[in-house]
Amino acid sequence: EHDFWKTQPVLLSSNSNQDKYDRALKPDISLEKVSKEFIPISSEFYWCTVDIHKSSQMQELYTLLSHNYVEDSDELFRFHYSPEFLKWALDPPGQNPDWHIGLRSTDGSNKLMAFISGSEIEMKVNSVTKKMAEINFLCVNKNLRKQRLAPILIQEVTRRVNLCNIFQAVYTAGVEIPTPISVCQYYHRPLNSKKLVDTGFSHLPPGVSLAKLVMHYRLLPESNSQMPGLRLMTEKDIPQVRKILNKYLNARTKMHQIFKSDEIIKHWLLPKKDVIYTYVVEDINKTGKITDFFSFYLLPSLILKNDKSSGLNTKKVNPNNLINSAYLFYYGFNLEPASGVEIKDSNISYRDLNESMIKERLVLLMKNCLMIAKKENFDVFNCVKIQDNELFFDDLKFGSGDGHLHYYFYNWVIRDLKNRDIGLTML
Ligand code: EN5
Repeated sequence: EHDFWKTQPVLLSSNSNQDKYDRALKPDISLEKVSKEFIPISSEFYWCTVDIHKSSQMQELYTLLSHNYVEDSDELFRFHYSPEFLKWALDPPGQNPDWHIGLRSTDGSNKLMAFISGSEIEMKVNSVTKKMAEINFLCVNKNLRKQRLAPILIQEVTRRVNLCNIFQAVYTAGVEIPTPISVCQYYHRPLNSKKLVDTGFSHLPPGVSLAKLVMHYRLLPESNSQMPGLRLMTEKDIPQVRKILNKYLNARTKMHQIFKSDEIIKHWLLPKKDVIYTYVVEDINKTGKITDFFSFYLLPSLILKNDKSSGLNTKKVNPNNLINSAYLFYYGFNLEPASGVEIKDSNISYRDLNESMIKERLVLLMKNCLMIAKKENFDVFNCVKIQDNELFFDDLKFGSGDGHLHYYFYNWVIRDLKNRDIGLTML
C-alpha cells in the first residue's frame, strides 16, 4: 500500500498530528546535490521533452490524453482536452519547456506512452508565499498500467523542478492518495437536459418526464436578472481584473495563486475561442470601471458508451460524441458599487461584509454566467465546491456529482483546509 508515497515528503495520514504547520518536511537542497541524470527507466522507454509548439508533438500529446486520461468512476466519459486548450494550459508566461516530460517507446515506433507536466506558480498558503510547481496531466497509456511508471514520472518531474531551486508542489487528483489537504465535491448545473439524460450523464428522477426536467432547468434570458454592462473581457480590462481577482482571493481564501503581472492575467483570462471565456461587468455610470468578472473554460468529455457513438474508434472525433462542459474558472467582484449597496469606508474588507451580501452578488453574477454558457451552446456547467461556490448552488439549481477533487501539496505541511478556503482552480 502506497509503497511509493512512503518514500516521499508527504504526510501518510491526515491524523498525524504535527507540532508545527506551514513548513517543509524535507529541507531544500543545493543545486550540486540535485542529480543531473534522468531517473533510470526500463529499456522499453526513453525520456523526452514534448515540444508543444510543434503541431505534430502536440497532436501526439492530444492523442495520448484523448485515449488514456481521466474518466469518471463508471468509465462512461473521458476528459477530451483540445490541442488549443493544451497549448493554453501548458504554456503560461515563463514556462520551462523541460517541464513537459514524456516517455517514448524504444520499440521503433517512438510512440508517446506517458506524460507529466509542471509549471511554476507563486502560491500564498496561510501566510506564507512560495514558488511551487503546479503538476498536471500525469497520464500513462492504459496498456502500461501496473508497470509503476507514474512514480518514475513523478520523480523525474521532481528532479527537473529541484534543478530550478523549487522544492514544493501543488496538484489535484480524482483519487485519494496520501494525504489530501482538502476533498471537494463536484457540482453540475444542467443546461441541455435531453443530451445529458440521453448520454447517461444525468438521470430522469422517478416520475419526472423529460419535458418537466427541461422546464425545471430553463434559463429565461429575458428575465430581469441580466446585469447591465456585462460584456466579454478585453485587453484594457486586464489591470482592473487582476486587482479584483487578487483582492478577492486574498480576502476570501487561504490558498491561492498570486497573479503577479498583467501578462499572467492576460494569459489566463483574456478570452480565447473554444478555450477560455471571461466576462466583465462595466459600471454603466463610470465608463471603463469594472466591478465584477467571471470566467469558465471549455473541457468536453468524450462519451465512451452510447448506442449512437463509437467513442474514439472512428478516425475523427464526431462532435456528437462529446459533452460540451463549461468549468467555472475564476471570478471576483467589488462590492462597493453593486446593486445600490452603499459602503462608507472604501477600505472595508470582504471579511467584514455580511455573508448575505456576498451571496446575493454571487448568485446574480453566476446566473448571468449560466445564461451565457447556455447561449454558447454548452450542455452542462460544472464546478467544485471551493471558494464561495456553495453560496450559489441551491439558488441556481446545481446538484452534486459523483466525483471529488482532492487537493495536495508535495513537501509542505498545513492543517486541513475547509472547502471554502481553497482558492486555486486547476485545469
Ligand atoms: C487533474 N489534475 O468523476 C485532476 N466527474 O462529478 C483531475 N459525474 O462528471 C481530477 N459516473 O455526477 C478529475 N452526473 C476528477 C474527476 C473525474 C471525472 C468525474 C464527475 C464529477 C462527473 C457526472 C457523470 C456521472 C456518470 C456516472 C455526474 C450527475 C449530474 C446531475 C445533474 C442534475 C443535478 C444532480 C447532478
